[in-house]
Amino acid sequence: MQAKAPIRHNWTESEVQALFDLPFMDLMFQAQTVHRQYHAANRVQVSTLCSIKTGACPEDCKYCPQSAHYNTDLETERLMKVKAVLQEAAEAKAKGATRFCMGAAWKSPRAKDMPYVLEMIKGVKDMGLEACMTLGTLDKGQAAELADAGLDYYNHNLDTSPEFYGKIITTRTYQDRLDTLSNVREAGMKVCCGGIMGMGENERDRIGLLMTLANMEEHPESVPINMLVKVEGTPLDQVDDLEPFDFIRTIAIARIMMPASAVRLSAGRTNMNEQMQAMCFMAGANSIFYGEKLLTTDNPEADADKQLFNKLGINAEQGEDVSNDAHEQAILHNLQAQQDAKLFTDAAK
Ligand code: SAM
Ligand code: DTB
Ligand code: SF4
Repeated sequence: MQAKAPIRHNWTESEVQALFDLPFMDLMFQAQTVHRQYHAANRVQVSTLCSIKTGACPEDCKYCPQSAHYNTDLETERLMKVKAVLQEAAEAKAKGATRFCMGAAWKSPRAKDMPYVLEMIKGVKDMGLEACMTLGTLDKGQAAELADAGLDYYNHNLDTSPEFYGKIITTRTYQDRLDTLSNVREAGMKVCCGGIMGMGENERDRIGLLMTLANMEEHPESVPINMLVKVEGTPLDQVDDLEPFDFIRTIAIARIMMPASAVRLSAGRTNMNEQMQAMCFMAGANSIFYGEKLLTTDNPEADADKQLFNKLGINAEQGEDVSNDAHEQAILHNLQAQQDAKLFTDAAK
């Protein structure tokens, strides 16, 4: 059996450039090979998003419909009531999500919001769901409070390369983002960190983002790769369309550079046909957002995703993983997949 690809933290620009320069099929083969060394081949984790506080954000992220700096016709909403959030979590669980991700359009959570946020985490955890939040910048104390309440994942994206970052956001720095990420790590939570493709960045920027992520002391456990959703009124609404193969290549290279991480095919799926999404899974994506809405923009209908999974023979991950060992997990998943397949053929007899 081929040795597993090592988990590395010393990727060089020329190595990553060489991956981008590979013929597409060679890259896909390499990515799928690495994928199968660390993950069950036909299993995709599903998370559902909930916008717990919408719009009127003081940050000026040029891609974001929730920034108060742009006029996007978005209805702003105050922090949702804990009960309403937990109702949505229960619905998400009933539809098969294993993780509930709560997002707030804040620069940083305020002290007076924290008790509600902590209640939300506890409630979601009590339902047996994994909990993820994305609330903006966190200091060490805030990170510790969220971790103590049981938060599993914190999402905080770097979005692009350090060089391109200043063209997209001016109200905070790349270093601010890195500081929050290290506070999250220090508090013992899992990191969900990725970026957006299609903002007018070039290949070197994609390389810069992937190198920053993969050369961290520990890889983010979850790496969301978003395709820009162009929203009227934001400064990026007229940016040129991304070449789909460049997006798929980026997923494949994320998979190769961070073999054990979940790579999430995130925003932008409503603008991808089924074949493109299948290629993203082939490239190593093994997580998606499930449910009609992302935070403020549309996501494919749950039924459409179910149909796609059926067509591709993909199983949605069931429940929490019991083991932290990726290899052991892969074995368990394969066994489960075989049992699923047997049940399916038995039922068809
Ligand atoms: N306010 C928090 C923050 O920015 O960290 C959390 C919410 S924010 C909406 C979460 C992430 O969504 C952003 O970091 C960005 O990567 C992604 N995002 C926002 N608008 C997007 C868009 N139009 N298309 C694709 N991704 C987007
Ligand atoms: C991530 O990387 N993508 C999600 C999640 N993390 C929070 C958000 C996507 C938002 C897309 C635009 C919107 O719906 O507002
Ligand atoms: Fe605010 Fe987050 Fe949107 Fe930036 S991405 S404007 S921080 S909600």
